[in-house]
Amino acid sequence: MRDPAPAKLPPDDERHRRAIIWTAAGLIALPLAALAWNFTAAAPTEAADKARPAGMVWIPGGEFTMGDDKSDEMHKEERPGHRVKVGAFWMDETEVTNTQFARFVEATGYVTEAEKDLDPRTFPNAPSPELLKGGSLVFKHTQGVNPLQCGAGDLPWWRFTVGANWRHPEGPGSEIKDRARHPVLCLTYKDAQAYAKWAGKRLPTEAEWEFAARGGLADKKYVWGDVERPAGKILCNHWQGKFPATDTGEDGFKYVAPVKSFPANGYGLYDMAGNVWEMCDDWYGPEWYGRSPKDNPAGPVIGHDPEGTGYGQHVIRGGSWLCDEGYCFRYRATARQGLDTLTSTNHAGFRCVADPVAPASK
Ligand SMILES: [Ca+2]
Repeated sequence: MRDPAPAKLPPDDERHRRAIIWTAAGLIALPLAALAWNFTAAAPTEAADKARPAGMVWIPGGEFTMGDDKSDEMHKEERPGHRVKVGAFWMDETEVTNTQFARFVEATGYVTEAEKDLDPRTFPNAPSPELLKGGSLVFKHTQGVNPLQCGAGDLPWWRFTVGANWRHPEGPGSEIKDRARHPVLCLTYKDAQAYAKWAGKRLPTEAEWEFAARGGLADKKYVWGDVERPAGKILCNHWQGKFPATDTGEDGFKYVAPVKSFPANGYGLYDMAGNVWEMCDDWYGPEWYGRSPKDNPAGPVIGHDPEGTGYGQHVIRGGSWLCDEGYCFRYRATARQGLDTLTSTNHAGFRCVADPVAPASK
């Protein structure tokens, strides 16, 4: 853990907390039999529930195998599988939504990176002045492309779109007024950090993220088990069809889905696979797993920088609505990738964690 316990919880969390305390106080007055039932049924989580921040679930911490020795050559950054131990923490049960982010902006007047132009004096080598205007990378369906033949720096389905930002995720003309429960998009790592700090929380480390995503299952390919479609059911929002041309939307969504559209994992976390990539606190290193320490690893000291921007990449996890089975295939539990620190896109978001306060004193 790099940050101390959260300095404060948002007001609604405080209210929720008080409500739980009053509820707990009310339980004391119940008949003994009812009280005994309550303790028997809920004993393992009782202490945690008393301090439960609104919208967060308790992740108990423990030791697990992170990564996968058997990852194929296209996903070799997931090797080697290695033992890692993380402490306990709280985690947002969903990705941060447009409603939640709007509350932050309203309270602070925060302006996101994608809403601001970059200073040409800071970026004298920018390939075009257009790239210095406020905007985000936006996915465009693209015909006639074999993604397997595209180099990492030449992905024609991404277009830098001036005016694309969290309020207009597909650019000017697009709106979020009917997307209150959709994950917020088009943010940079700095934006996510700013929100987390305001909320009295922090971004998860990559190790915390993977531990939580596995939901108590060990060494499974997906966050729900080893079978991709148990009983034929698709269990996360990803891409079906020919990428990047046609998404059939067999899972019910051809775009980002509202949070909680698919079942939660074993810890009660929603959308830990697919929907949007989730930013982690760590710098990204494709070979980091070969030298990661065992206890609470927090990533390398400098980020991978394949584009030579000088700013490096941070880790994103979980895959997104754009991950298909044949090309990206990163809605698996071990999948990982880097996102340039200055880049915002309409397939990446985040969720926060908070360090324990009350459960540690049980
Ligand atoms: Ca989908």
